[in-house]
Amino acid sequence: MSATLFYVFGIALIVSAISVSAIGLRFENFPPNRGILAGTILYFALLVGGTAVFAVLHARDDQREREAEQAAATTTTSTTPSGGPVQLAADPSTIAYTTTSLGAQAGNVTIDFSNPNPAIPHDVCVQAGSGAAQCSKQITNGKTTLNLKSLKPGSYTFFCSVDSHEQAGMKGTLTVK
Ligand SMILES: [Cu+2]
Repeated sequence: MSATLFYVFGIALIVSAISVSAIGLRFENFPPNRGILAGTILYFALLVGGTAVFAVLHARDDQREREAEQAAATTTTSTTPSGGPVQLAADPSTIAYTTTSLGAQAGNVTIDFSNPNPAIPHDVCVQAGSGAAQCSKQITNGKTTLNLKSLKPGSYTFFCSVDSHEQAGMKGTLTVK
């Protein structure tokens, strides 16, 4: 709304300035008296004022739109916050995870693991450092989490420790940055 008025005032100002210049050039005695001079000055003052006011309103509208866009973008991002839990799922129809690569930020990392298969149990293990691998519970048709403390940047193998699932290809790389 204020954008349209801004352009209306702006165009009226330009057209008026050109008209008055043309009149001034054609008639040597323009302005003919103080009344018309004062009226012309007042008219321009109003046009300039109006243009300025609507320019400010227009800028505010733009800013509000940008803020609304930013708010929307923030909402979208917050559903997958950086540093939040890493999502991992087992493929319900074969011995595999649905991905072979995971990413996480250095520090404490939580892996949310789900296994929709009602018959074959799975877990998720991560070999971090030289000690024993850290594993989640083995689950069937459910969800669990694996909490890994203070992971340093690097590449880690994640795998399923059930039977020979790892050898069958149920593994991948967790990249920590
Ligand atoms: Cu498994």
